[in-house]
Amino acid sequence: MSDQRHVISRKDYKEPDFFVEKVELVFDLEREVTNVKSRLFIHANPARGTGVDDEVFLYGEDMKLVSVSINERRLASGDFTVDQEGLRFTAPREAFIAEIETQISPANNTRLEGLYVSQSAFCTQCEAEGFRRITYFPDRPDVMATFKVTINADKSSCPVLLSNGNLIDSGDLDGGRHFAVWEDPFPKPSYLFALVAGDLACVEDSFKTVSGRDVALRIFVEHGNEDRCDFAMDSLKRSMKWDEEVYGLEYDLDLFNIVAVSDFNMGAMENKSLNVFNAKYILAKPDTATDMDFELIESIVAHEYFHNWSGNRVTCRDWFQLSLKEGLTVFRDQEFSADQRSRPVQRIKDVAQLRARQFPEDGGPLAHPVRPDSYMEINNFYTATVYEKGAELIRMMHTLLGSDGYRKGIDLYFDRHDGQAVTCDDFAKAMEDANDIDFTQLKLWYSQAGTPKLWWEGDYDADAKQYRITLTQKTDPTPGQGDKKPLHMPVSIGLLGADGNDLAAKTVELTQATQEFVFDGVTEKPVVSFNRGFSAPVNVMTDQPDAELAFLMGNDSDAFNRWEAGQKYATRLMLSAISNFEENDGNADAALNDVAVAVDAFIGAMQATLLNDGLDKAFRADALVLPGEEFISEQRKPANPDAIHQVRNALRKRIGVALMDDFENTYHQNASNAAFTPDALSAGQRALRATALGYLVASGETRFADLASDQYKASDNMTDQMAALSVLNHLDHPGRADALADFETRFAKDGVVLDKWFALQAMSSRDDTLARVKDLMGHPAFTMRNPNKVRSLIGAFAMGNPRHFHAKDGSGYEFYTDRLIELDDINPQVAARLCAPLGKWAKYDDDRAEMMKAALQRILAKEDISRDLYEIASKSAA
Ligand code: 0A1
Ligand code: ZN
Repeated sequence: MSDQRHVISRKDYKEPDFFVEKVELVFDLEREVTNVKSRLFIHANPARGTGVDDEVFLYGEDMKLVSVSINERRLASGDFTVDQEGLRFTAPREAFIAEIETQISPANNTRLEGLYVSQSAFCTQCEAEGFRRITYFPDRPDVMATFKVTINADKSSCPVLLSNGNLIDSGDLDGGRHFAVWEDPFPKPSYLFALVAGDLACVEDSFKTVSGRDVALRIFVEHGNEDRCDFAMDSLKRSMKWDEEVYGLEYDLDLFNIVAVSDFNMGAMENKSLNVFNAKYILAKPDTATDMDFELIESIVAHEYFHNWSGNRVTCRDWFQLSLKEGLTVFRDQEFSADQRSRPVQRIKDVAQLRARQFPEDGGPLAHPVRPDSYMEINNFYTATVYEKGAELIRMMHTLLGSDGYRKGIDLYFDRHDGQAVTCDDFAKAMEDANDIDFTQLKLWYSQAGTPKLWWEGDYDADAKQYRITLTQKTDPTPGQGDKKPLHMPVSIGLLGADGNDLAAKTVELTQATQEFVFDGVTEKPVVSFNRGFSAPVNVMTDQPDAELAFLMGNDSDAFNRWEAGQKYATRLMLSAISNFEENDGNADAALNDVAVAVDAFIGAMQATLLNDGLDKAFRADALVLPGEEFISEQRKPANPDAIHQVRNALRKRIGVALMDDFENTYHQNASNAAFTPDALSAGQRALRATALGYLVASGETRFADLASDQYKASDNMTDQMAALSVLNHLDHPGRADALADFETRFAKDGVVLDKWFALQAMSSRDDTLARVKDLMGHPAFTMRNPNKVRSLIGAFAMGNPRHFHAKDGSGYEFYTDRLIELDDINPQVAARLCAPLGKWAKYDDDRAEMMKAALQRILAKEDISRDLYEIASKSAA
């Protein structure tokens, strides 16, 4: 247990004692026992004045050490020590060569860190600390080396042999084997090393860079999936072009490889010139992937590609700086998507995601700063805070500096730090130096956890034609951080006149706890559009009257705030109805009747949005979606999952009944006979039609469930089929069983697509859901060893089905806890990520909170609990 409690602190950072200049690796690939030989060219860090007797420490875990030699002399067993953490020996006086031989077992690697087997292929995942499961090495990002990699493998089962950089040699060997030698000229940390070997199909294309170099682009997939790579390939080419145009960054090698694998802990990985992807974020064609899948593929392909500069050419000094690469790269991919699609719709999606994932994290037991101060297991810090809040921090710099100033800062950052491993402070310093600006206070966003609360109060002076607005900010304490300082944030404010036009608009810089700003020349008493574009990633606490929200929904020139006004309005309505529901013995209809006037006005505003042809269809689709159950449960304490579920459904039903004709028209007008294309415009049309179908079915009239069932049968694309299936999913209609059975048969052999089928059933609000989920664990396609399967069935149940997960009798918690305990022995990283929902106990009533805490205790009592799961469960239970 003491090992699990070992905490690593940012303040303890020390430069490495030794550097590795060059690594030569030779892999003899076999599924059961792979032999790895490494030659490390090591020298002492001159800055640290290392002495003769200094100990060299190389990290290593779960390997068999065969031999160690220094300068070609094999060390006797007394000359080195090896334990669970790594290998130690005494360094010679001068620079030296260490040769190390290890044996590892890819087939038995269920953690999917280091070298493992996915389907028939070998592949690696080294971020953050997987390389130390391949060989002994100073496995930390501030040790950067060039890599030369030789792969020997069976030629028939592994015709494709890949690693980073350029292929410099290949040929046949005895015994039906062959080899390939790869050399990466760019020094890199070990976490960016990758190797792939297997019998894979390849789809090829090329890209001409701005300076005229041809780059070969290849996507490797399982045989049979070649026809699902076009969109990913096109996304890659668009990303390469965008990075040249917007950031002036060109690709630096002559080839770029992507491999799609079925078994992967995360979304994808940016290994230098050899990106490895979760297959679900590469494979897509119209009849297997939804618009949302296409969108995700586009943004993840871009994200990994962008890492070539923001992450690989300039990397992190230590893992506390993770947001240096992740926050920046998420901001880059968000902006790429905004340019490729609709900017306001993209912003709405990004903010909705931030609120759904990051705000709860920041307000819960796992709250941590964008640049954490300590961790037990770094894999637990690939979080919404490091990624999405980190991106908001970069976005604020962009807002404060403007596009040109931001670009000057970026240029200086890459000029100054190319080839280095640096810190978040180094990034901010480049921004400051290039713009002659002081970001001392802004940098508190790196170190201070918690979502700030922001209030505003306005005062109009008709004589002076002035509008004064006073802003007040406060951040609540988070675990381990009591006192919070005021933050520096840009707040965009618009003032609307009665005709709906802007009387004035500006972005103010809030730096104090309370601060007043003045708008001059304001000719009438305005309606305030506050925090436009979500310029400050905060919780705005000030309520505006219903009438103002409805006005903003219909008039705000800032599309984001139009959406925001609708969300606020709906949230308030639902929260009062939920309180009524609790007071009147659980009658959702009566609960809504108590707020009937507001409901009617809200529906009127929804109707205006629905029928406003001046608005983008994708925007209208988003604006018509009510805030989700999880979001509502974040807004009240104790969250009451039953009440939230019933009230939200009852409100949907009212909207469906009231706007039935409009939704029917919308549904029929937006049918399309054209062949499916995944572009934003057609996707928006499909999304609006799906929203209409959802409300029609919610109205409760059976003919609309029939319509959904017909849509499932008639449509030729996955988007429309899933739209139909996801509304049928909660019903008793016979179309549900038919569609699910059809889906299962069609995609029985198609892991990525079948995952949708598992997830749907796990998220059904039907009473038999938990029993069904238990049954599905025995389905031939289900396995706890595949992270996508686990996330689709088990994860979707906990995260996408609040009503059943939080069932009053505790059945949801009990089932889930059993699964986490089982999973911890297979894949601790995924087990730890899935543990977070149990940590939300403080949001629930006493009975549920007790059961959730008991579940965490049961997890903590597990023998041999992993460091990953221990960290999350212990912090969540505290
Ligand atoms: N750096 C990758 C994400 C990633 C992180 C950790 C992994 O294993 C622990 C795998 C992938 C990205 O940001 O895309
Ligand atoms: Zn990333």
